[in-house]
Amino acid sequence: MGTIVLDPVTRIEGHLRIDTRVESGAVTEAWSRGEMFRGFEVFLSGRDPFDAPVITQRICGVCPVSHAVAACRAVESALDISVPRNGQLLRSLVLGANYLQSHVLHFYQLSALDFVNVAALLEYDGSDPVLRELKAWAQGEVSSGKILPAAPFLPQMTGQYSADPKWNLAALSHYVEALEVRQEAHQMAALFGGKMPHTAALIPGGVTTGVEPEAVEDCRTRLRRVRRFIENVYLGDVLAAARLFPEYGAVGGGVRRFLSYGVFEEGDRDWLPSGVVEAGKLSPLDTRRISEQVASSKYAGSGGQHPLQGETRPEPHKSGAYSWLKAPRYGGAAYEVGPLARMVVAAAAGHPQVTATLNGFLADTGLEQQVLFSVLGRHAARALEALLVAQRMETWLERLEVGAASVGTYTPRPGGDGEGLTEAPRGALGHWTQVRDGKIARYQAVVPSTWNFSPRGDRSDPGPVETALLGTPVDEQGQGLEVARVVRSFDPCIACAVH
Ligand code: NFE
Ligand code: MG
Repeated sequence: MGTIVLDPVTRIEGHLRIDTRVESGAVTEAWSRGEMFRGFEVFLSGRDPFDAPVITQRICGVCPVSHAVAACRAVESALDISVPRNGQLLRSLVLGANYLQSHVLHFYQLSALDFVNVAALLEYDGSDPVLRELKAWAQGEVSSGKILPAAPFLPQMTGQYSADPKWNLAALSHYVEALEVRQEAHQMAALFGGKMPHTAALIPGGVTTGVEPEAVEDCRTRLRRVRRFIENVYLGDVLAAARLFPEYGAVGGGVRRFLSYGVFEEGDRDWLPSGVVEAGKLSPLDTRRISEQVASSKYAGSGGQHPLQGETRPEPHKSGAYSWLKAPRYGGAAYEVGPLARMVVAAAAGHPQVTATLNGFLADTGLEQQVLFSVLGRHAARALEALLVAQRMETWLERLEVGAASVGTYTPRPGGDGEGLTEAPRGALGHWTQVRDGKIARYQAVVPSTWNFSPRGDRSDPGPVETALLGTPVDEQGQGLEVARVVRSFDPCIACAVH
């Protein structure tokens, strides 16, 4: 019996530590620890509710748009503010662009190097300028700085990497191309968000930039380029990883309970639906069933609390607590959130585009549906979702109405209780607030990575990643590459998770 500890988990945002117990070459127990405290919920109290979208965006530089949307919706629901159609579509476009950069970032910059053999660069003697510069970078030499600043790619963790030299080099070249694609996606978001990463234009009531025909055309052009990359490069690289590492189609399954709040405003309803799937069965989402438990979390309190009544009282030395994440539960149980959860919920709800895309993918690859509940399934769901969102953004651009208002006029009431639900790239995101006399009396954010990286709950039940790690085959003499692959498939952001 041994242990494998990853501390810190690298190539993620924020400070995450994973502890595992290993027996006979497989993980038998796991603990996920968020290693920082931030306090956004504490310092929001007493502020003007209209500050919430500005402040909560600073929770994260990767998914700030989602926090802006959740905060706007929480304030709109508390103060009875509605959003015109153009405002909804602009939000969906800014959020969609943010999904695209985030999914591309996650695969190329954060996860692909779990599979790609970077040492392949050291053998490279061809003339491709990008690969030559990467080789210099991998060797730790000062590069020209044209493509990337000098920084080492190596050493990688010990373990089995791709033995396909052609794919290794192609994926590394795509790593660089992905940086440009992300820039393009950020620029799309900035066209309507005013600036990125933290948008200035999303406010309760709508989006202040309005609809200029030039911006619509500019967005369309950039979207075409990003979409081409997803179709011609990203999907192919995910499939190549699946071909080279088929065993990860049976590793990292997890709790197999999936939750989505629904996302992408399109008028009367969200484009991707809300819902909860357990044992393949879809039920409607009932947010009264959400609670945050703290038995294993470094916060005072006991028993699960609904986020509207939730509190954030740090207790760093609490006995039995091992994480700064709370433990969100739905009906008392841990749920996985994220692109895979959104695809599972949408497919169970009979969503036409999602069902067609998922079925097409399974038919083209000959893969069983079962394979989706795995490390590879999460990567595939993210790539397919990127394609679906890029396609749908064209529809939102078409539906924008030049000259129509994108922010309503309103007189907010002085107080009320608000629930702001959306989906961030990494999964279900909810902000809850109580506004009293024009000030925030309470604020709670329950974030995707808080769901996925949750510690044990009040019944000592493990969180989704703690469950997904169970049974993962590992090299006991190694450094935990296999553990890292499972962990990164969830796209952790601990800066968000601890907020
Ligand atoms: Ni910091 Fe975030 C997303 C949110 S986190 S990245 O996507 O909300 O889980
Ligand atoms: Mg919280």
